[in-house]
Amino acid sequence: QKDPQFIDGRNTIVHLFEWKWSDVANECENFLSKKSYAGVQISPPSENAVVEGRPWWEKYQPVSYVLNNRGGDEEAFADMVRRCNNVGVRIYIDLVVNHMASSTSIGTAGNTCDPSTKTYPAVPYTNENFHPTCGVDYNDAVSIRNCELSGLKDLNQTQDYVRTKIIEYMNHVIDLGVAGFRVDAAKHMWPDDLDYIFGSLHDLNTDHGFPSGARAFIFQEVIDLTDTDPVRNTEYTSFGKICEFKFGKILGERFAGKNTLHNLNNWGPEWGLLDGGDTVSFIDNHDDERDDNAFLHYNDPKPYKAAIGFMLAHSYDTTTRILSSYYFDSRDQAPPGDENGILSPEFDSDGNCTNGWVCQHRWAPVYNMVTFRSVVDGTDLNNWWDNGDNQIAFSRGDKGFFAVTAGGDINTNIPTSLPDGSYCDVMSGSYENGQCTGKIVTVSGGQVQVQLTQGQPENALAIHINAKL
Ligand code: ARE
Ligand code: CA
Repeated sequence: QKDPQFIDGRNTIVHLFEWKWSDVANECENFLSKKSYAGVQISPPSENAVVEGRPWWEKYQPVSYVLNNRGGDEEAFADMVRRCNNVGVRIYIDLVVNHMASSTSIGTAGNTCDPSTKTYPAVPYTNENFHPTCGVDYNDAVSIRNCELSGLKDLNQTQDYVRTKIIEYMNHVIDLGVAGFRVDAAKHMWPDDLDYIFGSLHDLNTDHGFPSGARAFIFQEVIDLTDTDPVRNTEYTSFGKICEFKFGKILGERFAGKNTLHNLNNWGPEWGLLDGGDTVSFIDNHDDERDDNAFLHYNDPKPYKAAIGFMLAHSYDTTTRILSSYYFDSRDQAPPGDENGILSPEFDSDGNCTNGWVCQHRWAPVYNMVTFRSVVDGTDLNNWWDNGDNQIAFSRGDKGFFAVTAGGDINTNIPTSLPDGSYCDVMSGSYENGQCTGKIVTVSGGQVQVQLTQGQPENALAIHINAKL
């Protein structure tokens, strides 16, 4: 269940954090399918506790598995999945099954629950389906699995009944056409239980274009950054991929200029990353853009875009993911909204989002590098160059070239296997209808003339064979 089920010529999952299903459907049709994006990770779709102020994190407090919350109802969900699959964009849901709500309220679909007695009648779950209350001790693997993450009521997935309810929920969305699951808090569930649950799922729905026998893609949130964590991400890789948090953490500090780049020449498993085939990689996610400054975020766009560019240009054979955020001043801030609920993004004449949405996936360097990744697919990384410090460059066979600085100007010629000619730099602009809106870069005598100076809007430069002038 490690195959993301992308269609050919596409790559990268974009997490449209807090987007409504109807807006996701429009984005699949109007933008993602035209820019080589392969899939969307959506916010949790099942009924959640209504929390005062409507913080984004209320969606991580399930009341039932009814498909109805601020993202939309079941009809909107089904419509989104169908429309996205029709244009070759896959949908992955955020699966919250470690726990149930601890906030007492009516749920978003109108169902009640009583966290104090652990009763959730709309599933139904009762007290017997949960572990006894205790707080998670992050030094102890049993406690991590069987105690309450942030006080959230901890389901016992070892029980057949609980397994059955989770499998029913997953099969319901599989039958509606989803391609897979981001598994929330996988670290807090036993690998054997997850293995059983994921092994029991329906095949993907062939009516939505999946080949017969295709299995749901599983990528699991197992934060394992220290090498001494009592729960290791390798416990979860026999039945799915894991989110490789080391990837963005290490690159974040380096592209921010806090450490050198030149030793990235062996970027990959030698850095402690799992094999690419076991990982989903990203520069930041919705938690660490709020809680962890080691990662780069939208508020530091220049090095952030350079790091995303590096991720997409590199040959480490991973599934890449882009976060698409909304602007916030405080951690709990709700997504853009009004009395009618979550506000739809709108777009300016350059295609950038308005209405409070950041939409990193619509930044030209980001979507151009998604295209770059498809163009260079299958090539090796070669012609590595560095200045011994924080400037690096490499080619992807005879199809692409990427250069980046995390400090100081680059003004030199660097060998490449790209054919001689003029190319459009897709970090500083776009190649459209044979025209380049960015810098034009010359390759001559097998050398790229690289000029990257601090006054320029981007720290990186990228050229590829499909943007040759
Ligand atoms: C909210 C309130 C809490 C309150 C709780 C219950 O903020 O104050 O106690 O409700 O009423 C999200 C939000 C939480 C929110 C929760 C439920 O982030 O603030 O709590 O939803 O509404 C660990 C886990 C990892 C988890 C992170 C956040 O291992 O699984 O903590 N990430 C996922 C999601 C989150 C989500 C949840 C899980 C819960 O991505 O968005 O929470 O569904 C080290 C450890 C990691 C640890 C990390 C941070 O790195 O190795 O294991 O991650 O520290 O503690
Ligand atoms: Ca648990």
